[in-house]
Amino acid sequence: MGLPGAGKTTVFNALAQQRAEVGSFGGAEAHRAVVRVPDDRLTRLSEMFHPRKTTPAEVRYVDVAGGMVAAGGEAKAAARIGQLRTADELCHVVRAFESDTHPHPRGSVDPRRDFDEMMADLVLADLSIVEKRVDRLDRELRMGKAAPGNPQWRELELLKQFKPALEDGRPIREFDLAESDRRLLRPYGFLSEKPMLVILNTGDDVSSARDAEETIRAVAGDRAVGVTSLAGRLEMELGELDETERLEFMRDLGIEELGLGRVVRLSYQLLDLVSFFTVGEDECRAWTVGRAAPATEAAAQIHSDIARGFIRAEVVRYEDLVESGGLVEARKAGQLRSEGKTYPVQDGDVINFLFNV
Ligand SMILES: Nc1nc2c(ncn2[C@@H]2O[C@H](COP(=O)(O)OP(=O)(O)OP(=O)(O)O)[C@@H](O)[C@H]2O)c(=O)[nH]1
Ligand SMILES: [Mg+2]
Repeated sequence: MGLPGAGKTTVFNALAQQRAEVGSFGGAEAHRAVVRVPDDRLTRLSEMFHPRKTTPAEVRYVDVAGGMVAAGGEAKAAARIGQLRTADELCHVVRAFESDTHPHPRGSVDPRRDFDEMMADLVLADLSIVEKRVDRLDRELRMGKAAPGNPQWRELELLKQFKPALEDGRPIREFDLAESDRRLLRPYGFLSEKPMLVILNTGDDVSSARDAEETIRAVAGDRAVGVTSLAGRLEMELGELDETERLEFMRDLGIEELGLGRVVRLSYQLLDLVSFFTVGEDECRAWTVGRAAPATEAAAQIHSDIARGFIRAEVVRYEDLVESGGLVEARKAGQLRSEGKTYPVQDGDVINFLFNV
């Protein structure tokens, strides 16, 4: 998401290696792509186990039409807000490149201004929902529609706290919400509550946006906002080359890694996600789960039966497995631990679930 012409589609193409048409200002259709999460650890495991299939984790990116959330009439706004509401994280593309052929619609390139404008817009979108809902809920509850102890009372209390903050231009993510409150509010999909990764779309030199990065980091000043820079157009063009050519260009330009790797890592951090792996002759696969989620939740990612019939999990750290050279060796070395249902899954765990259905 981001302002018109910020380079959203360009960045989307760069991340997802797609060829969606750029520069078509304001097309209403969202572009979608499923992107394989690059992870050297999975590659290494695959070399160890020679599985028939190697399956990376996936991220779904959606490139929504440009502009302020509420712009372009009610129907357009509703569609755009709908697309954003279901997202786990917002990637906010902010223009940091200069271009004579495509001048900035505001006449100057000013990442801080654009960032503030979009944030204010998200806050407004939430405020209009909160206002409507507070009035209705208030009326309903006073008419005795909910018994004491009904979670709707808590809902109303929270919305009433949000209202003055939103009116003040402050995002909902500034509230330190308990997990139970978060769950209660989830159906709203408040935009200013979502973790946000700001992607400064730079010209060919990514380091040109270092100052802007710092400024935005300082104003965002919040752990649910991450900031990075990406040379959108350059990376999109690199994505169109074949592998050998691409590596050659990257070496010449001194680029060690494409932006996708960095963006995904930052997103995992923001969302507090970790990767765990399953290995075998059949398939080596990377999975995604919340940090320190219990082993049964990780099992449920694979199949609900595995969670239901969970007996135990055999767990070895990725580094230990690689160092020992295989599961048999890891077991001999005492690195294969036996863990129960509540074991908190760590990043890089290689897990074999034992279950009974
Ligand atoms: N010079 C330069 N131009 C860029 C860069 N990124 C995007 N552009 C150009 O800016 C124009 C708009 O890019 P898009 O990716 O279509 O921007 P957008 O945010 O998707 O635009 P809308 O969807 O219409 O809001 C295109 O002509 C791009 O080629 C960049 O890093 N450098
Ligand atoms: Mg676009």
